Amino acid sequence: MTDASNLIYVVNGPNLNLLGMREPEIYGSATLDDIAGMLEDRARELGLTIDMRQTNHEGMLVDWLHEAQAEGARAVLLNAGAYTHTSIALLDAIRAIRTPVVEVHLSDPMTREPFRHVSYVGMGAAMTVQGHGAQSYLIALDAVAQGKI
Ligand code: CA2
Repeated sequence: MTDASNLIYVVNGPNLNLLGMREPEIYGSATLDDIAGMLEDRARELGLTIDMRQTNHEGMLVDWLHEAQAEGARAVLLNAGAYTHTSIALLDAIRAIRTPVVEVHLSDPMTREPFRHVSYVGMGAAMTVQGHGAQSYLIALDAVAQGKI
């Protein structure tokens, strides 16, 4: 049986299912499955369990944040994709749950187009890790394991 206190939700938003197939100069060449494998390897070393998901639908992201709390997850690593920059619903969901959320991005949105400079997710997140490609997810996982959030 899974100990929920060691359970980490890794929630990915729109278009991230296409990772590794286009724009490798921005997002790297790893696919989401590659990232899931890296996270599972690291999680095993850390005694954590990863539940990795992806959806293109905003409401599903909200539902999964609620679910993370209901399941007693220790934390959520959230790459909300472009909803990061638009979704007050996601901000409200992050604020509505007690489960800490780490905002994760492959790229560094602050060095990109001005419309990516606002992060509603970041307004509620306990921590943000961005600009390290696939490593951003591992840095975020390590931060949770080290009790930094
Ligand atoms: O850098 C990140 O992780 C982002 O969350 C990625 C989002 C972008 O809207 C955010 O500003 C930053 C985009 C994900 C789209 O992924 C693609 C993958 C392959 C080809 C095209 C897009």
